[in-house]
Amino acid sequence: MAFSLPPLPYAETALEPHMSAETLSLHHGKHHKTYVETLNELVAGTPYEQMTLSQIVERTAGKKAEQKLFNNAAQAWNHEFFFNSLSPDAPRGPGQKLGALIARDFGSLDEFKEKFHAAALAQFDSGWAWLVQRDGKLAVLTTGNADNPISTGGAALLACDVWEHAYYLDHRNRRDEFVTAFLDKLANWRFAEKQLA
Ligand code: MN3
Repeated sequence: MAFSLPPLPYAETALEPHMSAETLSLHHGKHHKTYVETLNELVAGTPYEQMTLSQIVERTAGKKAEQKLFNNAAQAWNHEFFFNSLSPDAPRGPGQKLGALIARDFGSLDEFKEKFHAAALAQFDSGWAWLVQRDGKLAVLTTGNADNPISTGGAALLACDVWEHAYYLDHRNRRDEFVTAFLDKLANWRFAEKQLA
């Protein structure tokens, strides 16, 4: 097997009540696992087998004939990044370096949160909300389906999965409530800071 499912970086119960063990068990143990397994089937015996996830994403982005491979590689990458973007015990705000960039590029942490929240809610279909660093500047970005900052340009710092499977069991149709919980109770600012260029 070329790729393996990375273990969750915390216990399945660690993010309750904002994200239940049932959600994490399905999201990581079924959805994420299936992306990895399908990816392994697709790359078997091809040159892609020797590449990293992000190399596969870069090489297959926008190529119609490689859509299925792109979707599964990107979703494998996105989910690993998303589960790392959550933490039960990280500080509930950015450290000094990232905090200064957020103040410079968004005005304040609250203004960043408002912008991220509005973008996550405006993503009509399944997709993702991201904090990214692009050309030295921070920005909020949303992508549809499996798309991610690797294919659109920029380095991801934080990701929020806004596919319904990420929140429906815990928040029903209230994506609003889920994104607020993500920003105030779950976001792993320590991880975000480590992604800075
Ligand atoms: Mn998902």
